[in-house]
Amino acid sequence: MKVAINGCTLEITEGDIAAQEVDAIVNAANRFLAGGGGVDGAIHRAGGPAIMEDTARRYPEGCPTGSAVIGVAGLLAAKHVIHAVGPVWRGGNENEAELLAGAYRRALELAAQHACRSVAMPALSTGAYGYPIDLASRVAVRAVGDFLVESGTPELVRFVLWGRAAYDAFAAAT
Ligand code: AR6
Repeated sequence: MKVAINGCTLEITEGDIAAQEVDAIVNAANRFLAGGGGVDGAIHRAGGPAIMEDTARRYPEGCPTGSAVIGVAGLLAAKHVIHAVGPVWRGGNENEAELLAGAYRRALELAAQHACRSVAMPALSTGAYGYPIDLASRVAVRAVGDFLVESGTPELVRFVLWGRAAYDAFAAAT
């Protein structure tokens, strides 16, 4: 599914984020940039050790929750990996929505600064971090939509969802 926003395209698709042929792939990282399972595991497995060597050297203090940092993409078919740190879901009263929106916004700012024309993003925080997909999808789509309205870049933002339920939640939110 695709929608046009301010001359840009917002796309929703089902698939593996690590296999996307785009300028930047967004990782669902933790604040230590220490690697892990889910999206993080898939990206490091497919991209090789260069990705973590680069972040360990450039960002030894990690990345705060609600923000993002940019690094190399190793063997992936992308120019950059943007490591975004979403919040752990704690019931909804711990600023989770703002932190989640902040992680998406910062990821897109970095993509714009590095002249990325296409960006693939996962459903941050909706796996190990437990953010309910129906709530997270609304925050994600709004954060990305607002950014595209304000900045008119990147040309393509593709949400890459794992499984039909996640796809349906994002499609309903778009
Ligand atoms: N492509 C696209 N989406 C995927 C893939 C994939 N290959 N694999 C899983 N998903 P998660 P989080 C979906 O756990 O909740 C890691 O250990 C998954 O179904 O990857 O932000 C990190 O190191 C879910 O909908 O990220 C952190 O410690 C979504 O991607 C922590 O988990 C996000 O799930 C971050 O947790």
